Amino acid sequence: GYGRGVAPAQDLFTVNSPNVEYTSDLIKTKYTYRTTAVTQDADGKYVAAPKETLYDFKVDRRIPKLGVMLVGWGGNNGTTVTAGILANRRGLVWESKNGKQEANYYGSVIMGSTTKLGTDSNTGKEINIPFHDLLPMVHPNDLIVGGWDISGMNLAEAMDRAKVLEPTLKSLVRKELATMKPLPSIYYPDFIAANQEERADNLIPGTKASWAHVEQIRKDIRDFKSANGLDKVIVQWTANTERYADILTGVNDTADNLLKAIEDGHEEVSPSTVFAVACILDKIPFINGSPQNTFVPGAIDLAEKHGAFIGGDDFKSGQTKMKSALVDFLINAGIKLTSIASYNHLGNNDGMNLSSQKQFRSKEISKSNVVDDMVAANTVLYKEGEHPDHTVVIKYMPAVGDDKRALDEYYAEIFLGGHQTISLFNVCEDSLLASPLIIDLVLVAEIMTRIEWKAHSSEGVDAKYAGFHSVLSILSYMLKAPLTPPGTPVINALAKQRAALTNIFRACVGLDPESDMTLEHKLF
Ligand code: NAI
Ligand code: DG6
Repeated sequence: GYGRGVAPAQDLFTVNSPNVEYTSDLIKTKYTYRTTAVTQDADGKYVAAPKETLYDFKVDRRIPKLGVMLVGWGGNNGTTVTAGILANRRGLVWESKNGKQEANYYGSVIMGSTTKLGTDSNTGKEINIPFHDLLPMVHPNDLIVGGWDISGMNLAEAMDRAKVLEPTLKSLVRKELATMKPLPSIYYPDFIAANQEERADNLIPGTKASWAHVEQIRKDIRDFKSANGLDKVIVQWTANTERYADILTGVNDTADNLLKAIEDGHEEVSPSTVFAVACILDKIPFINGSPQNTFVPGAIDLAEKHGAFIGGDDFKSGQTKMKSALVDFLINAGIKLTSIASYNHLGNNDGMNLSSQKQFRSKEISKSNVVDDMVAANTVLYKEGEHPDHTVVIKYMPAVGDDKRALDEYYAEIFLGGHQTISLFNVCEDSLLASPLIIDLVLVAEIMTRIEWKAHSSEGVDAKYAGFHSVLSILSYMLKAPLTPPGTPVINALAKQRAALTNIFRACVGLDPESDMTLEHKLF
């Protein structure tokens, strides 16, 4: 790591531009955002006009000492991501049936992928750099992990319970994990499946929302921060999927009503919302990795009032990630997708929790809306309101453990009434796919806390620098049901989500989006 609060000694690249200035602590950029403004004339004809907006960006280059607190730390994801970070930090190598296996961050877009910086001026070849080097980001090896769980098992025992990692790797991290014990958490039995009750032995007293719960969580975060000498903390919900909370006027519809509902112990306030509220009040970024409606309107309102970052919902790991890439391809290839049948069966504790109808329903919703934007955008293939049939089935099958099986059939209409049928059998090692996403969400949410921007004014009447909107839609790539600022579009298409992430990062250092036009190679 670079050490606490210090700018990286060496950037992998610098930008040579009159619009970009580096100071010891900052990268300051004047950035021209080019879009196309469309209007309709009296005959209904579109008129497209190029539009330019000038922004000033400011990135704090100093890398903080960062902690992440996981709600559900003792679960499959929590234990796997913790062991994985430890294995990487220590550069572990272990024996597997295939030979020696080294720790890596495969599956993390930030740590495992590259992005095109530009074109070599001499050779004309693409120069690609690790995504992690686009901006001065925290390295995951330096993350300090902690959290809460309603199950009191230490992380070593919980890792065994999860049945995800190889015994050889487990033996190398066991000693350290055994020293990690989740903090007691809040448990309102009605929100998760009844079959979870047995593991609930590590509880903060009280079975419905209360202000004492909010204060306890705030204190836990403060204590974690000071005990580990951290500059910042990010909290993520990777606990059980909850049922949806009913949205009730006067209860969770506004910030004030939500705070009052918590004080009154209203039964419709979920544990995840209590965690979110506790974080928002202290401007701790809070990300929801599960599908339930943690961010009731009152929680979003509260986040906006406090300028706190929130993000969600539901990690997009295996089946849905594939879906949001494949459907993007099909529909943009002009192929008329007419149905998607998605089955999956899994045998981990998540699967057991989802075998209960109300919790399944939360997951069904987040898995079902993931192609809407792609369908709505193609007015050639689909009439207004027309949508492919889409069904989602999840079954609990203990024998397959964490190695979820996802079976999908995509049925599409092609040229002159023909049909294309694509069948997928996707073995998703669930927690190994989700853990790198937990890391990406933390790293991206963190860098967003160090970026400020404003509309540029050349006349000296300067707007004030501000942060991004409280709802961090830039996290969409990692999430099944991306939360966006109220009233703004939801993008599910994987390629667009990645482009947004890349290009916002590029804008922060004064670089235009990489258009892939490669005109430099095309002139006759
Ligand atoms: P898990 O069931 O192994 O872990 C969840 C943990 O949360 C358990 O240890 C449980 O004791 C704890 N918990 C439940 N209620 C709690 C509360 N109120 N406070 C603190 N801890 C609490 O599940 P897993 O596989 O780790 O998944 C976690 C969540 O992430 C689930 O909601 C799942 O649907 C979601 N998810 C998982 C993906 C994956 O690929 N593994 C992908 C997308 C979402
Ligand atoms: C089975 O649907 C259980 C779920 O928790 C999923 O494993 C998880 O949401 C990941 O889903 P997907 O669709 O991204 O693979």
